This record gives sequence, C-alpha cells and structure tokens, in this order.
Amino acid sequence: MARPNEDVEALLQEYADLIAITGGDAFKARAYEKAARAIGGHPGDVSRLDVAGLKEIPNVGTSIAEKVVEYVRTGRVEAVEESRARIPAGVRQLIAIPTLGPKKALTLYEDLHISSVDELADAIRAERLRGLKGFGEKTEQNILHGIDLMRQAGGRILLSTAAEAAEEIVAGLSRIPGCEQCAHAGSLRRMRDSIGDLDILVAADRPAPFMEALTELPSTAEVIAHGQKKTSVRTVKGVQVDLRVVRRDSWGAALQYFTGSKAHNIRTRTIAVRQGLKLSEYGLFGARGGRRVASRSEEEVYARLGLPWIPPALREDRGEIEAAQRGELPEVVTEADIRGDLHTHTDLTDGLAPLEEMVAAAARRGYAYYAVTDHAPNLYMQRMTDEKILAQREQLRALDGERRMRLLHGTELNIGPDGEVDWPDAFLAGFDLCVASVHSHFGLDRRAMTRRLVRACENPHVNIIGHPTTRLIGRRPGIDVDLDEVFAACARTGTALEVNAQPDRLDLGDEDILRARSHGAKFAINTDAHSIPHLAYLRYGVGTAQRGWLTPEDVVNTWPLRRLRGFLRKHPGG
Ligand code: DGT
Ligand code: CA
Ligand code: CA
Ligand code: ZN
Repeated sequence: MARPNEDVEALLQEYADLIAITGGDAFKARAYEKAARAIGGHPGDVSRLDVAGLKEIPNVGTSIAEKVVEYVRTGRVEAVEESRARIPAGVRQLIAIPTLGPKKALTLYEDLHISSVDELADAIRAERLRGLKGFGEKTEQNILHGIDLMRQAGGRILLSTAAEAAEEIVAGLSRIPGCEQCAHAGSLRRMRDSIGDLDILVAADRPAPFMEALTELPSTAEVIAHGQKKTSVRTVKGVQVDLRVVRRDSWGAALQYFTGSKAHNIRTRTIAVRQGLKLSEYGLFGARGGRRVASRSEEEVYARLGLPWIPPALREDRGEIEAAQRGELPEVVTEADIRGDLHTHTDLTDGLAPLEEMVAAAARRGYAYYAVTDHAPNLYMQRMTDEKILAQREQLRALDGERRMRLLHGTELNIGPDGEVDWPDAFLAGFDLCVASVHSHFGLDRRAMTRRLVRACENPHVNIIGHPTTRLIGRRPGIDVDLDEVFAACARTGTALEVNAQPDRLDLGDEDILRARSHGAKFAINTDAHSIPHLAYLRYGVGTAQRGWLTPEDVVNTWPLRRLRGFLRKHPGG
C-alpha cells in the first residue's frame, strides 16, 4: 500500500456510505465517518499498528480497529464486501454524483428504477421526478448541476494527490544512476487547482533505464505507452503519468516547453519567431542556420527572448508576458514569506489534535505567530460554549511565547443567513481575531447572499472571510454571490479574504483572487488545519495565491505581528 492511511480512510468512508444507503444505523455510519477522518489525519503509518495501537487514535474503537488490521493483512474487509454486494452497481454510480445523497439515490433506484447517471439525466428532462417525495424543482437543478460537475471533473485529480504522486516518482527516478536532473512540469508545476496528468522530466544520456523504472514502480498499475522519448503509465490511484527523458543540454528548453501552459508557450514561440528564432522542446535555434542559441536552463531561454525568468504559477498568458517585457512582474509571495497561520482547529471542536500539539507543530514550522480558531456555537454539532472557549483562551495564554512564537486566540464564526454571527459584540471583543465563514444556507438567492456577506464584512469584529465561495473542487459549486460587491466591501472595511489551502477548497481560487486584488482587498493564506499534517497544506494555498499574482504586501500573514495587529483592529486610528 503506497499510502495506507489514505487507503484506510477511503475504505471506512465507503463503508459509512454503504451503511447509510442500506438504511443502517445512522449512528454507526457517523462513527465510521469520524474514524475515517481520524485515520486520514493521523501522522503515523496506521499499517504498522496493532488493534491496541489503533485504538489510541481518537474515534477508533475495537471493531473499527479490527477491520483496519484485517484490511492491512488481507487487502479486504469481509463486512465491507458484504455491504458492497447488497447494493446494485447502478445505485453506486448514482451516489458518485456530488449533489445526490445516498437516500435520494436509493429512492430513485427503487421508485423509478433509475440505475445510471445518463438515465437520471434523461428522467429529469422528461420530468419523471416530479411528484417524487422530497424532489422539488430545486433538487432537480442541483442534481443536474452535480452531473455537470462530475463530468467536468472527468478524470482530473486534486493538486495534493498529484503533488504526492509526483514526489514519489521523482524521488524514485532520481536514485537511478545517470540521472542528471529530474522534476515535474505541466499544470502541477503551475499549481493549478486540479491536474489532468503528471508530466515528469528527466535529463540523462540514456533514456531506457528511466522508462523501464517507471513501468516497474510499485505504484504503476498499467502501462499505456512505452517508448524511448515518452512513456505513459497509470498509477493504482488512476493518475496518468507522462515521462520524457531529454539530453542534459536541452533541459531548460524541455522544462519550459512541458511546463506550459499551452497559451503561454504560444506567446513565447511567437516572440522567438519575431526575433528570427525557433523555440521547441529541444532549444531555441536560429531559424535559418538551425544553430542552437539557448537551451540549458529556463533562465537562459527566457533571457534570449528578452524576458526575465517567469514563475511557473504565472504562465497562463494572463498578462505575465507584457508585465515581464515592462520589467513589472510581481514578486509573488512564497512559503518562506508566511509568518503564521490564521485559521486552525483543535480537538476542542472538529480538529484531531489537542491545542498543545497543534501549537508545538506550528512552532516547528518556525512561525512567528499562530492563531487558533475553533468553531463557534451556531455550528451546533460542534457543541461550543462560552466556558469552553474561555478555558481554551487561558490554556493558550499559558503557551504563548514558547519558542518565541506568539499565539492569537480566535474563533471561526458562522455567517448566518442575514449576515449575523455567533456571540454578542462584547464577547467577540475578547478575541484577538475572528474568521467568519458560510457553513449553512448555501442556496440563498444572489441578492440575499451578497447582502449576507457584505454585512459580515461590515461587522467590526470580523477580520477574515473564511473559504469565501465555499466551493468543493469537483463536488460542490461556489455560492451564487456578487463577488465584486463582496470584494469591494472587504477593501472598504479592512476585512481580509481567505485563500484557504485545503486542497479540495483552494478558496478563493486564482481568478477570484485576481479580481479581489483589483478592488484593493487584502488576503490571508490559511490552512484551516484540522490535524498536524494539514499545516503543510500551506504550500497549495501559496501556489494558488501566486496564480492570483499576490505579493507579500497583499497578504496580511506575511506582515510582522505589530502591523498585523493594526490590521486586526480594522479601523486604525479610528
Ligand atoms: P493538465 O495535464 O490538463 O492538467 O494540463 P497541462 O498544462 O499539464 O497539459 P498537458 O499535460 O497536456 O501538457 C503539458 C505541457 O506541455 C503543456 O502545459 C504545454 C506543453 N504542450 C503540450 N502539448 C502542446 C502543444 O500542442 N503545443 C504547445 N505549445 N505546448 C504543448
Ligand atoms: Ca499535465
Ligand atoms: Ca501530459
Ligand atoms: Zn475552519
């Protein structure tokens, strides 16, 4: 098993869904769901634990621990196999639609005998769902939208899944004798929020050993094409990988070519042509004589075109060529610029690790400051109370300053349908900062949704709008809202917009960031960590921010603490 924790998480989550569909105990389904998340977020390798060791993980009891051991030992779990066998394949296909829950899927199957996504789409168009209990016109729209999302997502994977797979492959190929260079290119290097396939490059004299090695990696499930220039495989997780081996002296040109984007490359090739040159994956050549004029490094290739090196996240032909020609490329924010995380959770609400452990892990990252922002009471299932959050504040103050990291006590408020938030003003004034997010009422109409978010910005205690659109990549669309109005309100009121680094959110996304920035809004790049490993998601947030052209000046959590505190007061001098 390449990543045992993730495999076990997926299996337990599937089991929870299966229990729900077969009309099983809702409590039991929830227990499996919680255990799935706990195991996914567990920092150690669960395949090395016995039943006793597994039970030390929060939310993992004896029977779940035994199933995990069974899975690690045999690769399957009898109980899960039995549940799978009880559910028709068609229903399983329906559940994969992001906006359709297990219960509705079962109703459609039993009442209308719908057993495929295409049949469902046809049935909606033929208005056959009308009259089914629990299916209004709005539900139909949601389902159709879910089908769209599923088809668009078609085969694309999350940035984090791609990055983890690429790291393993690059590490494996780098160990092979004769490897001069090895790196990933393509949309992953540009840090797009979803990735079609992985593009891996090697510089070496002899391609054969690398091509061979890729087909033989333990993670390789299927060889799609095997050649001297390019080999393509599919991994056990369904990720397609293209490997190209080039000669050392074309490394820079190949890296530039295969990083893309296509649109960016069209521009660079046009510039070459205007200078009487020809740009390909092998190098930059004199058009007539064919003499090679640049190819060893990307810097050299760009320089010969009269351009500075352009950060990969900017290479989308969204103005970066013109900015580069004018010498006005932004100095985009990097991971090293981030001084602290401003949206994180502990096990006081739905996080997995206790406060001290989260704080210690943050300190190991070298942060100057760190905010703890557990959920506020209106998210009822989190059972937050005044007493609990105040006790946490005391505990946090006692840890403040250890390893010279300053702690901020915050909370993640819930923006209600009218823009109201949890707790009265006097209580909110006791926090160092408040994140406020939409966690409910996703279906308000555009006007009401816009007013709701603008009101939240106008609240003097709200400092950051968390995951502003609430989209889940490939699963849930963002809310319907006039973002320009919200961005303008953020700029006007001194409220930052979050770039949430959770790989299935990346919210705001790159294009929204570009728009928000043009309104003069500020940003906070946060992990929304619910466990220690989540703190490392920061890099995906930073990549997304780079794609939105953000500089450290735009991002409040790159600022020194004094300046950040001024921003958190919202009305400096006022
Ligand atoms: P993806 O895989 O869909 O997430 O997106 P990319 O950008 O990784 O696209 P991919 O894998 O098809 O190709 C990798 C890079 O190779 C692409 O960004 C630019 C370059 N490339 C591929 N095909 C062409 C082409 O026909 N013309 C040009 N100029 N560049 C190409
Ligand atoms: Ca690609
Ligand atoms: Ca490719
Ligand atoms: Zn959160």
